[in-house]
Amino acid sequence: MIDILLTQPVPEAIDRQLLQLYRVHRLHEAADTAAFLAEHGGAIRAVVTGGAKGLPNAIMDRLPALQLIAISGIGTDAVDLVHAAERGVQVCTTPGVLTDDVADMALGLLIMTLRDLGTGERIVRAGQWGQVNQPLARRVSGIDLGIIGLGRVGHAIAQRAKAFGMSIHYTDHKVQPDSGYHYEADILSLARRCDVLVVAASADQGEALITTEVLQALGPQGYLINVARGRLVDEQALVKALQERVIAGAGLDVFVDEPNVPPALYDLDNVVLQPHRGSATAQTRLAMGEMVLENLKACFSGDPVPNAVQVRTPQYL
Ligand code: 8YV
Repeated sequence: MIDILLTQPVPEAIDRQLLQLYRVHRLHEAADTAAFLAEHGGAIRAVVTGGAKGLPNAIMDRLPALQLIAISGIGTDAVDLVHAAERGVQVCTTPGVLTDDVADMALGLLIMTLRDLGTGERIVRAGQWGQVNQPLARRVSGIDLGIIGLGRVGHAIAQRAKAFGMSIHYTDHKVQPDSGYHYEADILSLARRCDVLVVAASADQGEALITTEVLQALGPQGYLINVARGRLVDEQALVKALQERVIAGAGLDVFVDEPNVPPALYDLDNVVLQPHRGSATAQTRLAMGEMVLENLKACFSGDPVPNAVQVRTPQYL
């Protein structure tokens, strides 16, 4: 049997299939990572991991027989693709199946943030309806929406936004004239022009796109939504901008150092926080798991891995 390593749990139905086909090792259950890798590392031929979790080089280097890193997710930013390629290790993802869920999360966060649904819910639960004066919210329909990264997720967000009568603007590494959406060459001009910025870009380049300057350009009536990666935002600058009302609010599904969230955010009522749940539906996680199974099967049958990623290909979500 081929040995594989899981770095996090997978849906039960996928787990069952993995157990039938492979000898499964679970890094996330190991009390002592170093001892675990010393014992099993030599046999591991594939790693199944998440987009956010990836695989640090320090662990990759303890797996001499590794052939495949199967990401159950779309982000490749937590895997050193060059290092993997140099080692002859293939990397694959699960494109397409999580697009709708992540776009749904973006719209959910957008509506929750602008309409201040969290505050309303807290007031009702606390039995304070009629006693506390909740300020009027921001209208959602008809806003100017700025999408950063018009990839699969960006397009799915735009499609939903159209149903809300929003005007859609975007920036991307390439102009997409066929989209019919309004292109801005840079994030700063997008921020100046839009009511809401949604971050839907990949984080492969690593640098923060949302800086103090961008937040200032978004302005006191503007909102930020992030469903991509925490590190695409200068998190400290964002905390300050929310505290000082440089922007009106933010809806965040992702953070720089998950699961750690800057504690200052807990006290702010102009931010909605989610624990990286963009693709976390039973249906989608199952579909992602099935793609992982297909990728593993191809790899160990000597067939081309269907969702292998290429090194240094700029990708948007
Ligand atoms: C998941 C993600 O949270 O696709 C990604 O890159 O970050 C998310 O969909 C993650 O991959 C779950 O394993």
